[in-house]
Amino acid sequence: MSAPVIIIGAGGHAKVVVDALRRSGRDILGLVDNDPEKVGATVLGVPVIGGDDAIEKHTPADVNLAIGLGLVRQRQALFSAFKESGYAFAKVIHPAAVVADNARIGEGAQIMAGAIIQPDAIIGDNVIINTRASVDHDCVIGDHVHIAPGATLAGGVWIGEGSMIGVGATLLENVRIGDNCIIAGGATVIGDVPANITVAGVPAKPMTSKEQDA
Ligand code: JB2
Repeated sequence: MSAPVIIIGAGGHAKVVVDALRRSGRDILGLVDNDPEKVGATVLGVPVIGGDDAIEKHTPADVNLAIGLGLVRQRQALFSAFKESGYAFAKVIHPAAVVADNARIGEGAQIMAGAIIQPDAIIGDNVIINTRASVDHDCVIGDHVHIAPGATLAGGVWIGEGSMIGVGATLLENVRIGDNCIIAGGATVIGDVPANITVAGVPAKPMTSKEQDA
């Protein structure tokens, strides 16, 4: 039997993780949150049992973890730190997601309600494919990427580690997005995007630093 899960964070994304885990039949031991005011509260009936230090009361053999936070940088840091301490991360696959049999899904990846993952797609560790996003055949999604609700990736899209694809963005077939990029919500990406760049618009273009600060 699978170990019960502790969810890190007790805000908006955590709710979605609680619901998906519960519907897929996983036991949830509790949530942890850095905000002391949240300790003792509940999220969809699941108790907030403490801060991150409450995790270490349970050995890595006794629990799995799930990250209940949306921000890529925070997710990356938490995943690396707890992996180093020996903890394993649960895959979260909502029963209303459609995942091709031969798609590869990494450790701690979260595939939310209505998401579609087509054949030969590879989803890295600690990735979120959020509500109703679609990832078509032969896409490769790097570790820690967050694909926000309603984003559409055509076949053969490649996304580097730590990138964020905004709500409703569209990526045409075979485009390559480098590591640590941000594709703004609603953007349509028609060509490759080098690493560490933010793009927005239709067709998507790099944002100037002034636009990014606005
Ligand atoms: O390092 C941490 C930590 N950092 C923030 N450890 C733990 N255990 N908890 C942490 N938190 C807590 O996560 C904060 O105190 C807060 O209670 C919670 C974050 O909640 P929030 O709703 O602000 O963000 P979110 O990441 O759950 O949701 C964002 O991302 C989702 C994908 C929002 O933008 C949502 O709208 C979005 N759907």
